[in-house]
Amino acid sequence: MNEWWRKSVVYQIYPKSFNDTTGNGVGDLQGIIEKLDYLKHLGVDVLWLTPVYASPQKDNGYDISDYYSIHHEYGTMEDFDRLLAETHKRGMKLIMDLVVNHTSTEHGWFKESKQSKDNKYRDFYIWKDAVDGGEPTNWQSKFGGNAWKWDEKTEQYYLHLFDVSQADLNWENEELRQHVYEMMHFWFDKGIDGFRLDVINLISKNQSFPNDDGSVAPGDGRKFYTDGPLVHEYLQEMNREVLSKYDSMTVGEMSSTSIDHCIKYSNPKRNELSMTFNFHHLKVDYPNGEKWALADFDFKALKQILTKWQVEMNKGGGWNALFWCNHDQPRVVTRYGNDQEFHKESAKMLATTVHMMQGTPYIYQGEEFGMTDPKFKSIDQYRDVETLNYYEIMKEKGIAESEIMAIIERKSRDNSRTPVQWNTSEHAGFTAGTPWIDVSENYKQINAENAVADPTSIFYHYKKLIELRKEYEVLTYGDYNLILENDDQIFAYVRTYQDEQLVVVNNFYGQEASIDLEQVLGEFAQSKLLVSNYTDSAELPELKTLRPYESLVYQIK
Ligand code: TEU
Repeated sequence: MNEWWRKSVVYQIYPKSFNDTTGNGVGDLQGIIEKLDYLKHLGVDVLWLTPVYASPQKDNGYDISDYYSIHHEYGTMEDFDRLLAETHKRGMKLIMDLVVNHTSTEHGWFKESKQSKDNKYRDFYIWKDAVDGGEPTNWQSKFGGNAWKWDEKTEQYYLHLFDVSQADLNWENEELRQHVYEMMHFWFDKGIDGFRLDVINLISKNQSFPNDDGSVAPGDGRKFYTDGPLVHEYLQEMNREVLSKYDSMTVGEMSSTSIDHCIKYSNPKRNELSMTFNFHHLKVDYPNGEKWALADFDFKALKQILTKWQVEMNKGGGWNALFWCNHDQPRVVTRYGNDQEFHKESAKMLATTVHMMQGTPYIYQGEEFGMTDPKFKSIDQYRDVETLNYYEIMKEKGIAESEIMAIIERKSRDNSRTPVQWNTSEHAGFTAGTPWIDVSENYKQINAENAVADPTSIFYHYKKLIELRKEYEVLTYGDYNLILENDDQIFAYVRTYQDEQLVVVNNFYGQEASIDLEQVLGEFAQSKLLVSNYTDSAELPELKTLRPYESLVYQIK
């Protein structure tokens, strides 16, 4: 197998916020087609579309009501076919989002399922009787509140690990699994190149449905369905029945997972998936594991976590998806960088840090020219179901309004969902109508058109990083070794493959940092600067100080 995905760079598109061609304020498939040349210019290999299927849009498409049709605001199946053909024409690939832990409660299966206890589709979902007159377990939904919802008509509860409109599917049911595989074939037969699998490590639930003892957090419940008892069997079955028949890539989104499981998911010998997303490096600013609270990011923990995943996944034959940003995370330049004085430097530094690691890098729309969090001030500007739920939950807890808004400003998933800033025209060129969510106010400075016109922009830095991945085998196959482990400011590592060696050095702060690499690496015969984020960076032997957010990659011979 050629495993092209090991050398690819993926670009994530959140269609709702990408580019609107109809003027209804919502992005669409035609809007993506119009930007394909831009994406080709950036140099990415694969496009990942977050869900574009028919959906009531309670969770922006992660609540699917029909896997076989396109959401009407995005266009038609003909538009989709055209998008796929136009993507392929430009030598790029396209992967879809597969959301099969749950469906919308508007899906035909659920509508049938809730008709009666003996309905043919009843068992496609997870229904349970009340226990002591209340919910079957104390598990909490990821979007807040208990994860079970009472159905008046049939007098049972159904499970929803996410929103109440997202009912969990029952993977124990073989017929359901066959329906999922059939649907995957439908999309592969159209010619798509793979899937990103939404929260795929949550599909197998502990069938005794125990109460959570609260040892991690009250009513947490995660240990009863995360990397659950049959998840690997299900994925092997999916691989046998579907994936093995196509030259495809798959990336599993793994919620609260472990390295051991991710090795199992992604080691090719096990025939499950190509690679996995995990989120441990994006929780280093969660005080005591709590998302809805504020703390500076823990730099040492960040280095330690990324390093552990680099080293151990490689050792176990697994494969990492590399990323800072997606549609659920705040913008990284605001979060771990500096979106003011050192906007350009820090955005480039962060890009270099993950793009020089082992794995498949992902770029989230707008990241390639440094889009920032919008810093909305009013709750009316937010749209995300999770954010709006937590606004209420925090209010009920008695947290002051100003504190709630400060937390939401930094934590909301809407931070990454504001429209792509294409140019300086009204609504940043995203729409001729009224955008479904406000455009960030900084679009006149930070936009794609400016970036493409400026050879020193963040955009060209990403382009360069993508080119380096194609040029240097060491980026794909090389070992990873952390250096300067205890440094409080510098994240530096060495990649080694056969006689190729790269040294990657990043200053994560706005203050200078002194550095002595000779002491760590010994004498190096020859070195060459491959990429940096200042125009006049030192060659390796002369390097003694890193400037604010300075980032350098050297090849050593
Ligand atoms: O997200 C899964 C998930 O658990 C998170 O990233 C989640 O958004 C976060 O923990 C909330 O704090 C996936 C999708 O990426 C997300 O957009 C969907 O809302 C979710 O699954 C349900 O389908």
